[in-house]
Amino acid sequence: MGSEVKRDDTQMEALAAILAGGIDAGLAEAGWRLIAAARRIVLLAHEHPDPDALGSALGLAHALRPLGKECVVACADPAPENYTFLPGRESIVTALPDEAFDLVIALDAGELSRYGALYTRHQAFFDTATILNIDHHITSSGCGQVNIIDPVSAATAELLTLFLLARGVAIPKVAADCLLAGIITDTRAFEFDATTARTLMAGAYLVGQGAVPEASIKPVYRMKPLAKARLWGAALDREMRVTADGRVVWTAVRQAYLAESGATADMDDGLASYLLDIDGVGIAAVFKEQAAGSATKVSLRAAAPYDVAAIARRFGGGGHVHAAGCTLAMSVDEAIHALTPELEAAVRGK
Ligand SMILES: [Mn+2]
Repeated sequence: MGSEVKRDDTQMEALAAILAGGIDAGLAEAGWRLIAAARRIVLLAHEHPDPDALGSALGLAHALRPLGKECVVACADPAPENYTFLPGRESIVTALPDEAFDLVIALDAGELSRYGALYTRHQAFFDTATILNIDHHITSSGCGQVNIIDPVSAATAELLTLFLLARGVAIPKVAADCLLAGIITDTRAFEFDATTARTLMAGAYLVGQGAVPEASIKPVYRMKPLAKARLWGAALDREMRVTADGRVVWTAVRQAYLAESGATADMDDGLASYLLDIDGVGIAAVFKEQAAGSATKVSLRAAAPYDVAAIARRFGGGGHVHAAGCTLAMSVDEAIHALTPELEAAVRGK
């Protein structure tokens, strides 16, 4: 405990002043005018929520309740069970109790359709409601009377930190817990290049308010069920192959391995990235036998300068330059035979 840094209020105030200056003052003011006029607010997280969507909605609710606002946090889908690091997640509703809200705050998506069944079940209400939209996606068109959309923010939770501090609103620990989880998971713990000095300053401020980075990093990025470790062990031990002087690596996940390890079908998630992190590897692939055995799903990962999207497209799939996939109507062994020469050619061509 001797190495603990004491919280310095002067430093926190200086940090708050810098962060408060990071948001468009006119837009923030317009947003706060809507909140000031509202008594009962519904805060929306988009469907299939991630911790940024839920953490933003819960974090803002935690900060607005002390101002006398009645807040309901709603999401079309329930919070995943491992999001135990979000205080208040048990209060999230998947259906609106009524429509007696005088403000909707839509978070982490800029189109009402992204709020899923919540929107479609209450379309008439949302189409006439007063909406404040706060988001960081560059593709967002804005679905509110006031749209605070800042693509420089690595997370909606980062933008909300600026928004609250611009108004001098206190961020209690429960709010800081939620907002820090949003920033951490949208940046993979400050790793993605969307991370700016300001992102880290927002993180620093929230940690100063009592939030703990490990609280979300450990469950989201490190903890795994034993069955998943067994599945990866089987796939790596029995199927991993390395070619092209160590630049191409692949493995296979067969139905038999799922059965013997007790794993569920999603537990190969992350395996292709794990292979790509082997020293010297440029392209990694995971061939996953589908339930029927007649099809194989392929996950491809590439490090610069390689492009797996182009390869996936040739096999009827698609994706991004560094993360792509396709499904082939053939057995695992046939799929390996068909695709791996393409992967080897791709690394030899550069
Ligand atoms: Mn986000």
